[in-house]
Amino acid sequence: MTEQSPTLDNLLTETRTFPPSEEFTAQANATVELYAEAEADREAFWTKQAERLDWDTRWSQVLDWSNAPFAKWFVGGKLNVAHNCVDRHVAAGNGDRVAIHWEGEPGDTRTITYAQLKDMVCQAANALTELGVRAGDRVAIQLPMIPEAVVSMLACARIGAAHSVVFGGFSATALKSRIEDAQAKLLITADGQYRRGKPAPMKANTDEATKDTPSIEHVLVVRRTEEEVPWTEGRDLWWHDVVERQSTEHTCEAFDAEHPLFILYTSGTTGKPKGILHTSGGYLTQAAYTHHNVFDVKPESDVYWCGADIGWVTGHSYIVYGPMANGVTQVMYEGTPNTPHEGRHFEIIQKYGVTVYYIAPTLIRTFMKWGAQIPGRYDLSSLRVLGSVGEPINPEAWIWYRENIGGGRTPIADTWWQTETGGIMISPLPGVTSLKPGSAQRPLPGISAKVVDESGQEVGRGGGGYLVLDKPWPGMLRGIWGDEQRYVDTYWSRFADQGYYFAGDGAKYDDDGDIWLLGRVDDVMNVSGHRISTTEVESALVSHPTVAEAAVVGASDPTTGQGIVAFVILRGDVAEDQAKGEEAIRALRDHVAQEIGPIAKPRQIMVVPELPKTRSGKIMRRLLRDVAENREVGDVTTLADSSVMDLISAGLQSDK
Ligand code: 6R9
Repeated sequence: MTEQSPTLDNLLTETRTFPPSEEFTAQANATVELYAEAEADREAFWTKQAERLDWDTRWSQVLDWSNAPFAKWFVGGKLNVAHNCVDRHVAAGNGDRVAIHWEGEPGDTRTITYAQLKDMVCQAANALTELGVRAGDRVAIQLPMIPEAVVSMLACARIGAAHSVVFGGFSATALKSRIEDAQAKLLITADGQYRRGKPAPMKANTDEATKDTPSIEHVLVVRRTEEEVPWTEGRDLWWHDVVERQSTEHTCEAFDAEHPLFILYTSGTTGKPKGILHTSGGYLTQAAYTHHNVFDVKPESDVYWCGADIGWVTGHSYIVYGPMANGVTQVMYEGTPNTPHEGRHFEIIQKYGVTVYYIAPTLIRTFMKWGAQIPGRYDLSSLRVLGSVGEPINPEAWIWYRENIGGGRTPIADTWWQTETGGIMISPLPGVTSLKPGSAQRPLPGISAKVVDESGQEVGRGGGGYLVLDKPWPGMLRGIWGDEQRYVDTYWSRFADQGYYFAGDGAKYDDDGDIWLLGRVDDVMNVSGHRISTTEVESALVSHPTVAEAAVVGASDPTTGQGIVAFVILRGDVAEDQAKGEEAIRALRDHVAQEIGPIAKPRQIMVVPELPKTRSGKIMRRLLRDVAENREVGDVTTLADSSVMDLISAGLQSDK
């Protein structure tokens, strides 16, 4: 690495490390040799990973990058994704293995084996065919976290139709624009969904969305809450009428490795959402490979649980495709973590003996806020691997997670990736890596990433800059649906000379060359010429015993360019009036100065009851910037709970 002036100041230093235990290493799927093997011959490495799957026709070329940045992986290969996720496990004699332990929010449960799942997917595939859906068509899915969501996705994959899953909480407008952009032919939805203990309508929302979407020929409706629903004769059909009468036999066709598997919309910073396109062979290879190694899964004995929603890429790759390609048993939970009480997740872990648990830092910090006494009431000793995804995990949250949920013994995989990357890219390997709380550490074997400065030069150890991916990878997006130019512009133009993929994240190397993610580059603050990452200041705040969660923004400042404004949520056990007092705020500001230096001392700290977050748990700093700069708060439609901003504003008013 060449020494260059860093693009981001490297402020917070964290020196705790956690080497793997010998027992874990002895049984781990991943070994340290994987890195050297992938380094020696990337294509041979990925060939071996693709051989995890059943292929109908073998590929003739591993990677065709001749038309970069449009990649083709496993050229000429043919496979059926649903066959790989379901049928082959049944054929191998594992049909009786539980695929899904489903836990409904109101307490109802379902247990579905791989053999039953195969029947359900075949019936749904037959139903979709009867409704005129063909290979190459698009199907929109807006469903709660119920088994039919997984079945619908796999049924689409089985017949070669691309699914476009839309979050259950998204508005009619959001659903409509996604249906229109993909020209979806069918919408699969439910009568209603349970949210925080109460049924809420869903079909009423989707009807609003499909009022004026001529591409939609039918709406297939799963009965979940038994709400009264508006109904359009001829167009609307009940799942239980159409799917359940179908044959459980369905012969699947093999599709090209580059056949579209799904489109998933992710919000751009400006303009309309981008339909991220993923294809079949390379995507499934990466999902299966990463799931096997990062979570160390043993299909015969593990009970895996990913707490994501199916409407997020994490639900696609690490509830549906990765785990199912690997034939594991998993838990799927329908509801919110505090329904009916704050111990719900831990109760589920205890009930099913969950061994691998994968959630977002936002939930970890929520658990911290609720207090360690809650997980303390349950037997969590079955857990052996923990994972984190979605945002940088603050070192303190990492330590809390390991101590209070992982019993002080489990490895934690801090997994960095994006909707666009399809699968995990940067993560420690349990049993191999000495863990550093807060760092995603190294690209996985077979994956290449760098931290570069403005001009695309790699920064040296201790330097900060932009994260780029400098070599194509099998699970990479193949484009933005219907907009090739936007794909090139968004991801490949920033470092066009070098041919790097621009991830949009700030990052730094530590002195060992490990990577630390520092948040989106649009969140970087500039204080008196110092480029400071929001993540580092947030981590310093969260390391104070009174703080559960923090969000930091840069607000324009007449003297320093930007000033640091922090919003903090206090831990459950801290008396609020005491912590809100001037004295306490001063202590917090001093704490930050002490942890990372006076330059990072927040200009202002506000105590708030909640933070604005998207459904995948990402803090929407843009809205907090509006508050910090006394502007009217902007568009809140992608917030999980749009009333949060009112709560924050009301709280701040009453403080004045
Ligand atoms: C999987 C997912 C992608 C963005 C990404 C980055 C942030 C995700 C992270 C992380 C630091 C991690 N992100 N994982 N930042 N450490 N372990 O979240 O996809 O919803 O597309 O978001 O999330 O900023 O660029 P997506």
